[in-house]
This record gives sequence, structure tokens and C-alpha cells, in this order.
Amino acid sequence: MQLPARRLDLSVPCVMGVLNVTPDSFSDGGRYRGVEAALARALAMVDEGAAIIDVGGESTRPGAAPVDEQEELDRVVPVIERLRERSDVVISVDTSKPAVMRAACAAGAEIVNDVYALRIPGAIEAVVAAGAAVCLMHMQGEPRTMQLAPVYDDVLDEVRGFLDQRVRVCHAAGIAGSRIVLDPGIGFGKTVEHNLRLLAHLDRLSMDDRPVLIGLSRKSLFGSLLGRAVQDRLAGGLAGAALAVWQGAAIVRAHDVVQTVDAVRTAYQIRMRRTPS
Ligand code: PT1
Repeated sequence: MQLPARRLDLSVPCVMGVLNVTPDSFSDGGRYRGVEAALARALAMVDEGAAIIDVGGESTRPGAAPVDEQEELDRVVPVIERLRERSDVVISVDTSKPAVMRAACAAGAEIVNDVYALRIPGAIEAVVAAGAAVCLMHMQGEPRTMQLAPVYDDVLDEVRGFLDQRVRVCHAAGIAGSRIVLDPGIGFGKTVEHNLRLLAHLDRLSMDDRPVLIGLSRKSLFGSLLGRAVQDRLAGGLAGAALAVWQGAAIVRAHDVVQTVDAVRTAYQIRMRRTPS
């Protein structure tokens, strides 16, 4: 995948480590302590084998409320600056706001990971100006209300159609295919059944062999499916990650980097031994 000033090799699947920079995650003890704690966690994930660190200052979990632009900037920019000083890991910024995209990329982010798939006015222009790569994710509705009553005629067709349309809009704006990753948005306006159908057909999601990113880590899908609390969903997430890689997924977004790297490597090594019948 083409980044502003280098390429990220996706011929082997990799792990994107989740770095939530929200008050509940890091900042007890003030802003500076929060930044230092987030930086330490990011560097630990790099040591654990994460190829990308995904820095986010606004939760997009079901029911989450939007965060003010200045607040989001204050959360993510200092962390990205410090991480860029300390590591050459690829940094992505999990945001939908054009101003946050611009500032994050100026601070060293190379991928814009947008759950709104650049639908907010100014987002496409921000990505073009930064020369960033982008993850286009499907979401039905918005985080606050998306899980109330998700409805699809055919979830696969609709997700594919949406992503296809967003790719075309990006192309028209001058974002090359080599900069685009696609994501079906597991848990974003989907029932358990919708999520499972998407995961069962990941190999049919991508047009033109575009790389696919999948985020499953600790999601309520596993609460519904397995009856597990959020801290007990690792095995479910690893099974899903392995099956995603089996179907060709290029990037797995996860909190538990050590374990996810092992699951991704194992699934990839088995898949590589497949020979034409
Ligand atoms: C994701 C993702 C993301 N997920 C991308 N970015 C989150 N590209 C944040 C639940 O059901 O999958 N892909 N950024 C986290 N969002 C959720 C959604 C967290 C649903 C939890 C749930 O529990």
C-alpha cells in the first residue's frame, strides 16, 4: 500500500494495534501523563509485532457520543507526534473529522482510518492534501444509534455496493487505488447475523483485489454469540482473525497484539500451503 513517503508491504497479513486515547483509557492524572501512558502502550504494541498503530480520540462503539473537534485534536496530535519521534511504525489516525485528519497527518500519521469512509465534507480533500492512504469502512447509520435496528435487503450486496461507490468517489478525487483499504465494518449497524454473513464471505468483499482490513477485537458480536464479557472475548476474536486471514484479509485491527500476531501468522502459513487442486 502506498503511504505518503514509503510503501507498506501487505503481501503478508499484518496486525494494526488499537490505541484509544480517550479520558477513560489513559488520562487519569492529567493530559501529560495521559500522553506518556499512551506512548508507552503504543511502543509496547510495536515490540509485540504490530505493523500499524491506530490512534483514536473518539469512541465509535455502539451508543458512543461524538467528541468536540478541539478535544479530539488535543487527544490524538500529541500522541502521534511523540510516537513519530520514537518509532518508525506506520501510524493511522481513527477519525472522521477533516481538521483532525490534517493535523494528525502533519504530526506523522500516514493512514486515515475513517468509519464514515470520507463522507464528511472536506474529508476527501484532507486525505488528498496529505497524500495519505485511507481505510474506507462501511457503517449503517451513526455510532450513537446504529445498533437500534439494522436492516439490510442483502448485507453482502449492500456493503460491497457502498464500498465500491466510495472507491469511485475517491478515484474521481485523485486518490489512487494503491492507497485504499476496504473494511466491512463489523459491529457498525449490523446484527450478529449480518456480522457472521460478512465474515463468512470476506473473500467476496474486495473488488479488484483491494486489501481488506477487519476489526473484531472484543466486539459485542462475541457477547451475543458466546455470552462472554468484554474481557473474555479474546478466543472468539482470534478465531475470527484466523478465518479472515484464511480468506485473504490483509490487516487485522486488534487490542491483543501478541496473540493476534500469532493467530494471523499461523493462519497465513497454513493458507500459503494451499496448492491448486
Ligand atoms: C473497525 C473499527 C475501527 N472498529 C476500522 N476502524 C472500531 N477500520 C473503531 C461492538 O459491537 O472495525 N474497523 N475503529 C471500534 N468500534 C466498535 C464497534 C467497537 C462495535 C465495539 C463494537 O461491541
